[in-house]
Amino acid sequence: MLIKKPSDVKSSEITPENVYRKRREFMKETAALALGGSLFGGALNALAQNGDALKGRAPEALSLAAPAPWWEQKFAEVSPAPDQEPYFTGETLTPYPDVTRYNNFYEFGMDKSDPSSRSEAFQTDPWSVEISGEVAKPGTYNLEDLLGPMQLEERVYRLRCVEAWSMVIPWIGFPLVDLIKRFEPNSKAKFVEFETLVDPDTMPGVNSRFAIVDWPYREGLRIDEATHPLAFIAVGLYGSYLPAQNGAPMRLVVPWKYGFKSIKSIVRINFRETMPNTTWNDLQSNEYGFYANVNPEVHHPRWRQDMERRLPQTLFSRQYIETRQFNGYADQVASLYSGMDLAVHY
Ligand SMILES: Nc1nc2c(c(=O)[nH]1)N[C@H]1C(S)=C(S)[C@@H](COP(=O)(O)O)O[C@H]1N2
Ligand SMILES: [Mo]
Repeated sequence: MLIKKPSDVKSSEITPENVYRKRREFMKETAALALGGSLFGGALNALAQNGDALKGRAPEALSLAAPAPWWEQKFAEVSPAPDQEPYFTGETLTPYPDVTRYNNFYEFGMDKSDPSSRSEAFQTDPWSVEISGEVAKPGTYNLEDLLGPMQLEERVYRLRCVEAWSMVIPWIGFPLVDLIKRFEPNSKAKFVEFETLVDPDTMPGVNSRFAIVDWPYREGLRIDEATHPLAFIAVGLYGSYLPAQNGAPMRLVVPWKYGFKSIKSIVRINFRETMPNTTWNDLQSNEYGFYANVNPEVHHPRWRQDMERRLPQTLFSRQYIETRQFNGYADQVASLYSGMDLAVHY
């Protein structure tokens, strides 16, 4: 096993992603010269072999232990992101430390550092997801049954938080539609509702007296949004498994909507005829709508939405960039909302 525990990884081995990419290109050339990699012998683990072609792979990510043994095989078969939009963006990837230490996951606390620093007790094995409502195949599925048949792929997406910061993240997962199809929704399934785990023993934010959320965290999509090819279920990032703070073992990623739609650590998917209640809409409906499409023309009542801070900010650059309609995915998704007044349905 080449996978190391975090304590075994020296900081000198943790290379910045851009340096890493260069080294990977070099290794690719060398491997080609050596005709199929005999240069490396057979000792590399599956993640390392496969990671050679991925767009994003961080050495720190490779130190994560697999949630269960069967995950290793799944991650050996990830297809790399293609070279063009919308499944890949040429923008600089947000480095792994920022993606995994600057998080919103209120079940672990309200500070950006809480999800990474207070999630060490969180468990993803065993894990099951309840599928209910307007489907032919409801039931409680364990993770292996749920993920086993899925072909994993890499997608590099922009993530735009409603708080006006953004990242570029190399996810690993599969299109949500591929999962939905397997449950055979009927014609009454007009909306899909998602719920996050609530476990006070391992999620210290849940019983906090500062908690503002009425748990479980809930989100929802219209069925045409949920079955759009860009809607994604992530089970990994940067070439490896999803850390707790990013929504392990499986979370939604809806790249054209504000980040709060991308619900983490899902335990229930319910198909229904009516629009579900959603966490942020319930908390403050004049500030957070059900649709929550990224829209530089519709401002939050307390701040503007036409600019964003692309993380990480540095001492030398505050990294302000313009926010794009539908977060840059308008060509793919604008037609879902034709005829709707987006200032009303924010
Ligand atoms: N269950 C749950 N899911 C959640 C949240 C949360 O607090 N709880 N925060 C959301 C918000 S506001 C954002 S911006 C994204 C952040 O995802 P990331 O930490 O992986 O970048 O997760 C979303 N999903
Ligand atoms: Mo967010």
